[in-house]
Amino acid sequence: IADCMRGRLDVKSGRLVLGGLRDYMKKFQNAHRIIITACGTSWHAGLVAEYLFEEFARIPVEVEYASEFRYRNPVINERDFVIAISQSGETADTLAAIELAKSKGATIFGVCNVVGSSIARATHAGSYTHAGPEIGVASTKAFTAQISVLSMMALMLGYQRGTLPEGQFIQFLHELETVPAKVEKALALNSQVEEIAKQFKDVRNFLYLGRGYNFPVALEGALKLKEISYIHAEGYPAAEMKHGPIALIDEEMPVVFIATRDSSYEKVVSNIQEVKARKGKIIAVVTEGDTMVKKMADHTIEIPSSHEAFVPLISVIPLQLLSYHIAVMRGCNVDQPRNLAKSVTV
Ligand code: F1P
Repeated sequence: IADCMRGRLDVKSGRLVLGGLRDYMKKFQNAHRIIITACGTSWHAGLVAEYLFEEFARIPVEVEYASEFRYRNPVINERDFVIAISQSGETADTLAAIELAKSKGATIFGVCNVVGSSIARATHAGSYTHAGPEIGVASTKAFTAQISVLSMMALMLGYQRGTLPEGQFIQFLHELETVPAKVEKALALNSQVEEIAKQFKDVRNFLYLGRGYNFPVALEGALKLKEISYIHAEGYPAAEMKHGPIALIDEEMPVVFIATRDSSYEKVVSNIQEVKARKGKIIAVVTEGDTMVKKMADHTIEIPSSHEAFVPLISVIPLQLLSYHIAVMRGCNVDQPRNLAKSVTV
């Protein structure tokens, strides 16, 4: 992550030194719409980017599963700026979505990890995440690296379009620079998360809930658990709970809340109360120093405070660790989960 963040922004000249973005900055700035397309974990990173781009740059964003986008008949034209995100750079659905958008005249920008990969070659320009190879099949550090790059792109776009004043732009860059140290602190929670994992290794279902920037993190937490421990898990926006999943909650159901101190905190607290009233088991990821959620949750995991836009970079870490420990305790091969391929090329 530090590699992705350090030394890539030339603030004075207002240029982002991220791959080929410089040459496509005008198209990016003047785009009528940003379409983000990806699969799996990369799609979740795209959802975080939707919040970032709309908040900082005020351009409408759509996030499309490449596996759907490629087969439907989407309205797309030369005023669209398409961002394709992929760890492997080889995912067949994402490649096909790129080809479709290209044939309609859109500009395609890749956020890939693997230099010279098929997706990197098929796009007009791109930024490499340089996260190093994912040792296992399930994407983890690729997710944080993708969000790091997309955060910088969103800040730059907002600055260039004038929707993010220079003072705030600089302030956000400084905030981003503090993230690697906070990620280190989150990683140091490893043994605490391992203890929590011991109590949940035999359950059959999990629910993950978050709001705002933490909603995609809830989806990603659930996906990681499914992928590597084969436990059924669902991620939902916390506010959607009352529209269905609340029926599932009883003393057998662990619910992971991402309840950091941000603009949706109070609302998440009331969602936690609703789960508590139905005797659900609550594991909450909270901001350091939290007291309110601590009183209600069965387990709390405290992460360093950050601006809400950058919280996913930190809040996803304990969820990745939780999946990892549960999977190891269940005797699963975390690097080579059954039925999963590192690059889904068909
Ligand atoms: C997408 C993806 C991964 C997932 C698994 C299967 O890959 O769905 O998110 O963890 O490895 O593929 P990519 O396009 O990001 O390489």
